[in-house]
Amino acid sequence: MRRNLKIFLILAITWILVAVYYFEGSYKSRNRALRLRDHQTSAVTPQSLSAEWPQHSYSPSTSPRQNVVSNTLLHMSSPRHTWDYFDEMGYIQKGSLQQGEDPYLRNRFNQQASDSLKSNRELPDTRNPMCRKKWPSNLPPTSVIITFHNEARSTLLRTIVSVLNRSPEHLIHEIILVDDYSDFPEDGQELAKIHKVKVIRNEQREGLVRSRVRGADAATASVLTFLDSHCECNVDWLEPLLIRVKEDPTRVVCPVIDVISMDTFQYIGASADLRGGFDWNLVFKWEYLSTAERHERQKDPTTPIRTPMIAGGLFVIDKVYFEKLGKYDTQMDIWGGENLEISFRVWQCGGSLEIIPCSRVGHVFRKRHPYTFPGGGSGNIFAKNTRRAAEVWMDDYKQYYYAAVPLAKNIPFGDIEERMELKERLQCKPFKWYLANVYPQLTIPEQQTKGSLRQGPYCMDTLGHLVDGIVGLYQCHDSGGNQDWAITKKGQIKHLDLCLTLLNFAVRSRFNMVVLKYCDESANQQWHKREGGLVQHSKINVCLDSRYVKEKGITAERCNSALESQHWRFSTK
Ligand SMILES: [Mn+2]
Repeated sequence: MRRNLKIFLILAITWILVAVYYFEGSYKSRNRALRLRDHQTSAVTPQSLSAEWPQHSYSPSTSPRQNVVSNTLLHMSSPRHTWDYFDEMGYIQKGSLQQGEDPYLRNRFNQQASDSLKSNRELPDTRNPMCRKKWPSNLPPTSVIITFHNEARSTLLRTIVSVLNRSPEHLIHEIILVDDYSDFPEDGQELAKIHKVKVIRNEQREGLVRSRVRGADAATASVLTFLDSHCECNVDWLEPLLIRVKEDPTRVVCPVIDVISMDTFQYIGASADLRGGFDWNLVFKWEYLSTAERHERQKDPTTPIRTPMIAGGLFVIDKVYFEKLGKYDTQMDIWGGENLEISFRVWQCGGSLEIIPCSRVGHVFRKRHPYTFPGGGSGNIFAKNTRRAAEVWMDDYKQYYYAAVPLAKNIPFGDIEERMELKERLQCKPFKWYLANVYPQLTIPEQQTKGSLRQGPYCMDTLGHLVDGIVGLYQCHDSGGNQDWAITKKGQIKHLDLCLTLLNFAVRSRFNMVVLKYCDESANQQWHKREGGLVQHSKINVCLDSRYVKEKGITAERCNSALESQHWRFSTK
């Protein structure tokens, strides 16, 4: 009898333990990030509620109060620490794809794949194992600023949830969503119900730069964190960034940007051996650190990487420093060029840019822009913004940009006086300093002499032809244009970015075709001047010849200094 009682007691206790564990577990497994802002619901009275959780004054218009109480079980189990949760399923469903709709149509990524994933899905920890340590927590809290235009609901929500779930609670002061005039205001508005989330909506399309400045102006924490609207923050992403800014507020820091597949939404770790750079076309690119640098980094893979350029979407900056530095150039439209501008400005005006390898944030990279560029195609707006950056920050070096992208010269870029004054006021260093100290890897293109290639009164002329076109002869007019040629040190004969190219090396008795191709490093494009005005191919014994110009354009025929049709005079007049 006694024994039965014992067994009964043991069973009963086990049952209670299991039950407690189960309820605790179901509570903990709730998505912490999705707690609603207005109610810490429970059996407590309204007075004690407001005392415990003061009503915030932010976002008055966009935060409809929620109906109290949805989960009685939670109330009973833990009356002072229960929350209402955001209805994730309902929110996503209202933006879901129509039957038969192309899942790539709206966002240029596979929305189906995104919608099918939970907002708090697990991610692989892509950091170097040396980063897996306890990070200090006495850091300045940050305002996270996320701007968006017609973002898919599931990616936007997952960005927010990953911020809230993978950051220490006290370090996220608020999340400011700036809705840049999306088609459906509810996409953003509904998210204002979530704890810590504040939503601002533009009355018209402003673009990334003005939206970010609006978000920054509304921010109340001392550190700003800019994120794209299709990101996922990984474990301990925030602390390594905040430490660097706390130590020195002139540091502007970025995480390593991992890749979220636009097709499957698989999360893929990116290399931490990269920095941001560019060529003279001023388009951002990732480049590998040198072998020596990589070798050096193996000693401590957690050390920050100085980067000449930031990708632009994700970074942390001290708020006072952001303002002192002149925020952003708000005359830049929609997208593009702003990362170039802020990168030059930070470096030239006394700050630094760093990639922090222990901080990882995933980003959905796409091949195309999903949204429209009002007021011009994406190319024109990109060129306008880039010109503004080049004109303000690059001094005479901007000539190399215009040489690489000649069409940019025709794009109006507006007034830059204010930014020039800013540069003056902050006593920023010249671009020459930036090149020498920050980006010595970017080499200056060789000096080219421009001129015309003449035969008597006639000049070599593109006749307006472009890639794969032949060139001919035309009366010299000495006003450049189609008769403008540069001869480079490598021996290229170049018109803008097109080079005179020998089509093949197998020499025929006549008609060895010469056409315009984009300049590259290939031998087909290398020529050298010979005695007597001959222009010979670098590899084989053929020379530029105008004998067959009427039928085939300028061709390359067996060199013969007796032939007038092979005599060329390069005139720089
Ligand atoms: Mn993006």
